[in-house]
Amino acid sequence: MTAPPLDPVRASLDRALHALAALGPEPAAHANRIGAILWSPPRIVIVGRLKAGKSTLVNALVGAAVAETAALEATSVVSVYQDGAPARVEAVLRDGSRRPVDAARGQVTALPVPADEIAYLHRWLPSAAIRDHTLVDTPGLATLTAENEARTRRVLIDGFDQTRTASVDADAAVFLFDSTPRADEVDFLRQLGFTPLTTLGVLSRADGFGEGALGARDPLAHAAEHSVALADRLRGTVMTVLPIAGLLAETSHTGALTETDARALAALGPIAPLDLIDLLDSDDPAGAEPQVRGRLLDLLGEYGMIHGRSVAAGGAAALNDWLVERSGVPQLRRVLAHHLGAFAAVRRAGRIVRELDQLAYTHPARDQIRGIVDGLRSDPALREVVLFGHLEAMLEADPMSPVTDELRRLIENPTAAGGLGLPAGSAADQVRAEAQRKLSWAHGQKLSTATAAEDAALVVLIHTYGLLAR
Ligand SMILES: Nc1nc2c(ncn2[C@@H]2O[C@H](COP(=O)(O)OP(=O)(O)O)[C@@H](O)[C@H]2O)c(=O)[nH]1
Ligand SMILES: [Mg+2]
Repeated sequence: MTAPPLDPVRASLDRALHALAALGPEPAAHANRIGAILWSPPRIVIVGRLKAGKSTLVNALVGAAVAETAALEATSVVSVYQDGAPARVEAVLRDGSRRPVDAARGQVTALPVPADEIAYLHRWLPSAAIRDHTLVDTPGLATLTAENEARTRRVLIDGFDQTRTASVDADAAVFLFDSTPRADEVDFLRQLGFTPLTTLGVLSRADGFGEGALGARDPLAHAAEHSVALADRLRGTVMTVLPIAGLLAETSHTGALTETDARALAALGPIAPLDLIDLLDSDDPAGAEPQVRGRLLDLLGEYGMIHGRSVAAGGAAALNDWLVERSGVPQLRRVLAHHLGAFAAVRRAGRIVRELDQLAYTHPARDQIRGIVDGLRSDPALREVVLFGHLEAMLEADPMSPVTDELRRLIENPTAAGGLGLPAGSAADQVRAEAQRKLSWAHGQKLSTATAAEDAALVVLIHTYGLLAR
C-alpha cells in the first residue's frame, strides 16, 4: 500500500515542521506537538439546542447507533467520534487524565466518574464515514439545563486555550435548529469563533416542519423553502442551510429496517392518514399490533409512516432508498466533504501557522523560527490559508468592512476571475484590468484603515491583487 500523496498545503507545513525539528531537540519536541495537529483529521462539532436532533444526525453520519439519544447520563457530556479500531471509549477528565469506559456495542450506559469531572468522551470506532473528519456531539445549549450549556462552553471555549489536553479543538461547526434559530443561539455560535465558511446551518426534523405530516403542504418541501430564506438571513453566520430529516437517515444508514417492518408498514396502506395517526395513540389492533406500530413510529416518524406505506410494498430495500433520499443526508455529506471539510482543513492549517508564530515570539531560536514562518506566509500553496486567517480577524474586528467581503470572495472562488468578482471564463486582459482597479482601491483604503486587522489584511490583498494584475 502506498500513502496518498500529500496535498500542497500539508506538504509545505510538513517541510516547515521538519525545518523546525532540525533546530535541536527542544524545537523538535514542539514540531512533534504541532505535527499531531497536522496529521489528525479536522474536527467538526455538532451544536444546537437540546433535542434538536444532534445525536440522531451523528448516528446517521457514522452509520451506527452509537450516540445515545434517550435521556441517559451520556447524553449530557461532549463525545468525540474518531475513526479507529478497536471500538472503545475513554473518558478524558478535566485534569487531562483518561479512564476506560464500559460500552456495549458502542453505547455508553454508565460513566466511570460524575459527569462534571469529564471534559469529553473520546470514542473510537472503525467507520470510513468519519475517516476524513472527526465528529463532536455536544449536549446542547440554553433551555432546560444551564449545566449542560456550561459543559458545552467549557470544552469549546474555555477549554480551547486553557486546558489544551482536555480541549476539543474543533475546526468547523454544524449548527442545528428546528425552526428559526434564537438570538442567543446565534450569539453562542459567534463566540465559538467559527466563520460563515466553517459553519453549516441545518434545519433539523424537516419531516415535521410547519404543519407536520398531516398538513396541507409537504413538510420537506416547506422546510426546503424556509432553508433558502434562512440561509439568506443568516449569511453572516452560516455558509448555507440544509433541510435534514435525521431520523429517516438514522434508520436507513444504521440498517435498522427489516423486511418484517416493510411488510407491516405496507399492510397499513389502506388506512386514511388521519385515521392512521389516531390509531397510533390507541390499543386497537387494526392493521398491526400496537407494539409493531410503535416500533414503526420510532423508526420512521409520522411522515415516514404515512408516506412510506406505498414504497414499503416494494420491500425493505426500496423503503430504505426512499428514506435516504428524503432525509437530505446525501446532500449534507457532499457539503461536509467538499465545502465545510475543506474550510475546516484550511482553518486547521492556519492554527499551525499561528502555533509557529507564537514560537517565533517566545523561543530562544526565534530568528530561525521567524524565517520558517515568513517562508510559509509567502508560500503560494498557503495563499488561501493566509487569506483565511485575515478573514477570521476581520470578521472579529469589523465584519461590515468592504475588506471583509473582498477576502471572503477570494477564498470562496478558486479561479482568478471568480476571486475578483468577474464572471467565469473572463478574458485574461479583463482579469488583469480588474485586478489593477482593485489594487488602486486597496492602496486608497490603506491610507485610512479603521483597525489593525484591516491594515494587515490590506497588505495581503495588495500583494494578491498585485500578482493577479501581472
Ligand atoms: N421526526 C423526527 N424526529 C427526530 C428527528 N431527529 C431527531 N428526532 C427525535 O428527536 C428526539 C431528540 O433527538 P436527539 O438526536 O437525541 O437530540 P439532541 O438532544 O439534539 O441530541 C429523539 O426522540 C429523536 O428520535 C427527525 O429528523 N425527525
Ligand atoms: Mg444528544
